[in-house]
Amino acid sequence: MSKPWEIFCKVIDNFGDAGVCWRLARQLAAEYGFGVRLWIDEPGALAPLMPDFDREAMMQHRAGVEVRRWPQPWAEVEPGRVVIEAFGCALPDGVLNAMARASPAPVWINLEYLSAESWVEEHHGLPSRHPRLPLTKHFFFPGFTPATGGLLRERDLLARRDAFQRDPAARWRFWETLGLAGEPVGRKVSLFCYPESPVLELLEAWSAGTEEIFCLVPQGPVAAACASFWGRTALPCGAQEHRGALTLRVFPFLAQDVFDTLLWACDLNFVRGEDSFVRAQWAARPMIWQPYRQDENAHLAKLAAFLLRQGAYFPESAGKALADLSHAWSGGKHVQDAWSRFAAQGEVYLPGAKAWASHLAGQPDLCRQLVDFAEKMAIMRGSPRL
Ligand code: TRH
Repeated sequence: MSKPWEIFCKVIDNFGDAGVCWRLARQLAAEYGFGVRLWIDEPGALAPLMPDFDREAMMQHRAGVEVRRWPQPWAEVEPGRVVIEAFGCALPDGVLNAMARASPAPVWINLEYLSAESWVEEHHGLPSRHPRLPLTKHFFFPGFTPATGGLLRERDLLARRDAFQRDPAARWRFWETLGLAGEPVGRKVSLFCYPESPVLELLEAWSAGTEEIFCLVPQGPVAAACASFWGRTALPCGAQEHRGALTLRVFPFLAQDVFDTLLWACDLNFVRGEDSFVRAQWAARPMIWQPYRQDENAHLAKLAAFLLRQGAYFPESAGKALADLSHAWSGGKHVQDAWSRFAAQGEVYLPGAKAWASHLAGQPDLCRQLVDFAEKMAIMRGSPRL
């Protein structure tokens, strides 16, 4: 059997690093039949994303992927044919030395964070020589244009989404699995955000509005941030609260694929970070993205770059209202006012979100591009095909 692909992942915080690596690992195994080893320093970050995951195990097999706790210190392991260093997580010296000894040396790729900024195109695919060892890594940037590495998208994703969105019975069943008696009334909004977001302002705008809003928040810090709106310190899983035009429901943290379904089922999705951001675009539903906060407000430049690209798919005034709400949400100011202007635009966002998703679907997905890229690198160094 040919050597596996290795993915190295360090969990900085939250779920995004683990979430992206897990999706990629699963897709490489399922769609390309590669052996895949995912080394992760905090396997516990994967536990909420998949049922029955053993957070203590040093090694386990899930969805065709060998999931390994990244040992500290590193144990000697023969490196695979392709080594993916996710998000510049810094490979252990033991891995690098073993890679340098291997013949041919593995293809080494640094999978970067997603950004819509234009500089990404110039940096995608660039090489970087190791200062000491005879190794070269290449930077692989996800992105929104043909000159980037694209976005993660499984082969059958859009067909599954379309089938679900067309089928009222499937939607009904889905809501029942969340413990609801069928499809909720009103505008269904999922709210996945950073706990420091101006949630209370948003909830105030919704409860004081004329349109019924059914808001779904995941259990944990987001639900806790909403609790004080009802004078409570916490909202447990399954809690349902009302005020004015707003109903808020706390849902259990869902397995990753079920979370996708929630995004497909809602009319509007508030998402964050990287992975839920991408999945909300594939949901082809209007969304408000909250980028992960960075020093010197670098995240706001990322937000602006994305809004500029996606905004071309909405009428001008609607694109502006969406951009204003997105900036208000990430900047923590004027959220109520921005929500009123966004809501006043009516139904224009759905066709725009669909057109944006179709446009993105015209590009090869990230996994396909990564495999092609690795193959090209392997051939260039005289290795047999992957
Ligand atoms: O959790 P995030 O904020 O993740 C990150 C990290 O903060 C990371 O350090 C940063 O670098 C990166 O963002 C940009 O947001 P994200 O990326 O959306 O990841 C959340 C994951 O959780 C995603 O895979 C979807 C999943 N999820 C579920 O599977 N079920 C759920 O119920 C929910 C709410 C999320």
